[in-house]
Amino acid sequence: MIAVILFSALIVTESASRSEVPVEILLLDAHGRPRAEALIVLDDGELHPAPAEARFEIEQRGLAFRPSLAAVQVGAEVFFPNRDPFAHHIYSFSPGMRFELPLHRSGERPSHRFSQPGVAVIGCNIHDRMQATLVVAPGPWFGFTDADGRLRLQVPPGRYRVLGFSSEEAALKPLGDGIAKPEAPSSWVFSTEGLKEAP
Ligand SMILES: [Cu+2]
Repeated sequence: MIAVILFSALIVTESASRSEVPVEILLLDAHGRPRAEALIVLDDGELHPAPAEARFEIEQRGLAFRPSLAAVQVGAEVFFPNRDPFAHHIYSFSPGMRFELPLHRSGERPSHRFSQPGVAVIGCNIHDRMQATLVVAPGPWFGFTDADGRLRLQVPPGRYRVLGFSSEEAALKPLGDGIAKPEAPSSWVFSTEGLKEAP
């Protein structure tokens, strides 16, 4: 939920650009049913870093990361407040995404800036069962599908690779391409085939 809120805030900023056009993506599963709460990322092949003040938060509370799946724009600073009464020690060994936030006590709020796109599987060195996944998108065009399997975005005209997050593989998998045309709203339909269902 927090991820969606941040995303909306970024879009408001980006919408200042007059050249953006509305795109609606519909994601269906292998049986043609709408797929809700799927993370979709659009990639035009270039990096579009977030403004330096872009912030996001993944809290540690009740021996869990919240949210456990989140997405941010590349360049965003992610804070990890510890709201448990004991210490945590955060790390990721994911290729290209390695980082570590050593032992931090209750009430501390360490952060890390993610300057490369990719998928970071995040754990705690002390509590094995704590796990989160952070998807760092190459630009501001990403979000979760709603209950009807739809995601609406404002994007500059152009060609995009459409990627869906597979929780089973902890990776972004290509769903196909879409072209946003300047003269009219674009509507793209993709299937999750190839995307594994969440466990
Ligand atoms: Cu911990």
